[in-house]
Amino acid sequence: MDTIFSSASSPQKSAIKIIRVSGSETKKLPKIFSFKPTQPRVASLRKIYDQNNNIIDNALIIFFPGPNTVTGEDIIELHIHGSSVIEKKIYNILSRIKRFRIADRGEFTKRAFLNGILDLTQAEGLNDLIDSETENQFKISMSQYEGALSSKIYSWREEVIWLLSKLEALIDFSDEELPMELEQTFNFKVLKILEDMKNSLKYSRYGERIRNGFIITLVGRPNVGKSSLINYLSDRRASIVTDEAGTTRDIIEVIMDFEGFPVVLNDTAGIRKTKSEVEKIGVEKALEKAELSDIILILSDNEDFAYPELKSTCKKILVHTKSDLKILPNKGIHNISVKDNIGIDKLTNAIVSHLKSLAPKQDALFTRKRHIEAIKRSIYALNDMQKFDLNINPEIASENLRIVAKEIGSMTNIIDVDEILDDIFSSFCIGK
Ligand SMILES: Nc1nc2c(ncn2[C@@H]2O[C@H](COP(=O)(O)OP(=O)(O)OP(=O)(O)O)[C@@H](O)[C@H]2O)c(=O)[nH]1
Ligand SMILES: [Mg+2]
Repeated sequence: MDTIFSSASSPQKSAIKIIRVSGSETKKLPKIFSFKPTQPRVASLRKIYDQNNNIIDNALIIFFPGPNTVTGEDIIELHIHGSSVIEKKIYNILSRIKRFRIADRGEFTKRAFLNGILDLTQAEGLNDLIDSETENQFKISMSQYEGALSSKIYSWREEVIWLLSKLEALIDFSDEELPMELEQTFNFKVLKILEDMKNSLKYSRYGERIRNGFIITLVGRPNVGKSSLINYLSDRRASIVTDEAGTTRDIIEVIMDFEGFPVVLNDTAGIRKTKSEVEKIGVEKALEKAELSDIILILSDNEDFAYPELKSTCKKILVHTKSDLKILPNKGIHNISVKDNIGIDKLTNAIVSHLKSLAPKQDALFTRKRHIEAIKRSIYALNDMQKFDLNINPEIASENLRIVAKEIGSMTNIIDVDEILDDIFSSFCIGK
């Protein structure tokens, strides 16, 4: 396998950059750059030179001998001064050496996976961790990287293997029946896995939202102050505000962080019956977006909050706008004014507390389509096997359990298709 190298820091100008080299021929570096070899895991200052003995840099060098490294291979880190000229000189020299090349995206992590340092869900967690921008994204990706999904998957796997072993025995001694007690334990375990997987699916929507943002949509009649509120919350003029009814037509999306929750806030066209073709389309889009939302804010500047057009059963928060002019004393209604900054903190708190209430009690969240599909296929197989009597058709149960074992395995490691691996690791940043 080639020895790979890449900058592990951002391409921007910085005081220091780290160039990481990993692979079986890493130990050649002292010779290549004419410096005295360093002690393993000890940071040593070394002058490094090109082939003509011209100095390249005075760099801190650390050698990590494999296999106990992040990639499982020998690694050398060169902590160089952050000049792109220095970086280029090092790249030029290394690229000319046989079996040395620049790393592909995510290739260091891919090697960590291939060498058994990380499983796939941990590698994905690491990628999400680097991409995380809010507190909750950080928490979930960190727990995934630390192995929260892996341990859940391994516990399912253990159970399935236990079930399979009992079945194999039953198939081998086909004239005997499964003892009553064992059959009960068997069925109980199957139901338990099923329930656990269904719960995981239920929470996967939350996990997906933590990655991509919760959807909150502002709905109301024209001119009630929807665009004014979205501008106020995002602290910029994201949407046009006028005193003309029917100003907003398209959906205006604003991405925000509500106390650690990523949110996509949508401003929409005011809902009313209209002859204007453009406005009609806007109203349709508003209703469609509302249906997909986690929270709908229903805004009104009078006492009318009734929207029979809204079918969604998601959380609705009623907001009375322009409360600088008049307060609505009704219980359960948030009085706000963007003009006089009334009630907006309370409204934000209500939103955040609902988002908090959605959080599952467990921290093992399946956030990726790849995981969700594997769980769905497992649930399908487990449901299928329950249709048959164990004692009459143990082979069908065994076949279905094998499918489950394969699906579960594919989530963490047992994958031999290069394409899938490439697909996963190509979304990594360079140098990771
Ligand atoms: N007094 C007062 N006026 C407000 C307040 N919020 C918005 N307005 C005014 O209400 C009018 C309509 O505001 P918009 O934010 O454009 O309302 P909208 O709901 O987005 O309207 P459409 O896009 O037409 O559906 C503007 O003239 C705003 O200045 C408020 O808190 N107090
Ligand atoms: Mg508007």
